Amino acid sequence: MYSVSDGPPSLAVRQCLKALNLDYKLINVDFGLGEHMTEEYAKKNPQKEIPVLDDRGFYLGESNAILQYLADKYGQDDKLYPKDLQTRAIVNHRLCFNLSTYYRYISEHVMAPIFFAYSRTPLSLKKVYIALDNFNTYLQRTGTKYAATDNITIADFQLVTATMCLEAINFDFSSYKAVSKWYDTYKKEYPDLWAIVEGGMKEIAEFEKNPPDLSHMDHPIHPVRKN
Ligand SMILES: N[C@@H](CCC(=O)N[C@@H](CS)C(=O)NCC(=O)O)C(=O)O
Repeated sequence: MYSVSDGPPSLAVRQCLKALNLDYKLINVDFGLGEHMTEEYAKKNPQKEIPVLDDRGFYLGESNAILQYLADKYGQDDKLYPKDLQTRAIVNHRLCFNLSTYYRYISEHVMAPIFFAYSRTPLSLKKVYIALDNFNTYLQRTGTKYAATDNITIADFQLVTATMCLEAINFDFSSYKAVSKWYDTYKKEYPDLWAIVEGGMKEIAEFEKNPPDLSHMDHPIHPVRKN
């Protein structure tokens, strides 16, 4: 599994591998060195993004697809990724919500300005509040302990890592009561999984204080900060 140590999608997949008790080789990709931007890496993932799963020569990018594949293939039961159609649809919905809205908005506000020449703006902040409000509403509506059911599912792995980005910059989301409660419950009930997330959080918190120098990078999309 190709992973970047502070990358939320990578941390989501690592939690899943741990929850499934799988033995695997972790290959750390150095984002700062642009190890994911080489033609060699593009053979594994043409999108040149991290993470990538290599399951004995079966290469898969997009962390949601990786989580779904791992849980289906290696789950002892269907708790992490339920087979019941409506429950599974809710899990799939939360994964899509995370990709399209929740992590997207959090990442635009928290992560992009740490690594590249972007700013936190009233609009990026407003989007984070919208994302939190949406998730809070979903948790209230299902009334479940976790994002989709009373057990953790692969959706929680994504939503927890996204939420961790807020904690990394001391963003106060305590007024979103259902989100706060869910997040605290996860930390308490799954300390081994949280430890994986926390490792990434510490790195992000450090970068928030001392932003990394990526001025050497020739990035195809993001504006590089010139120091
Ligand atoms: N939708 C992808 C996003 C993966 C992603 O964007 N990963 C970041 C690292 S956290 C990346 O590789 N970015 C490439 C770049 O910015 O050059 C997923 O969920 O796997």
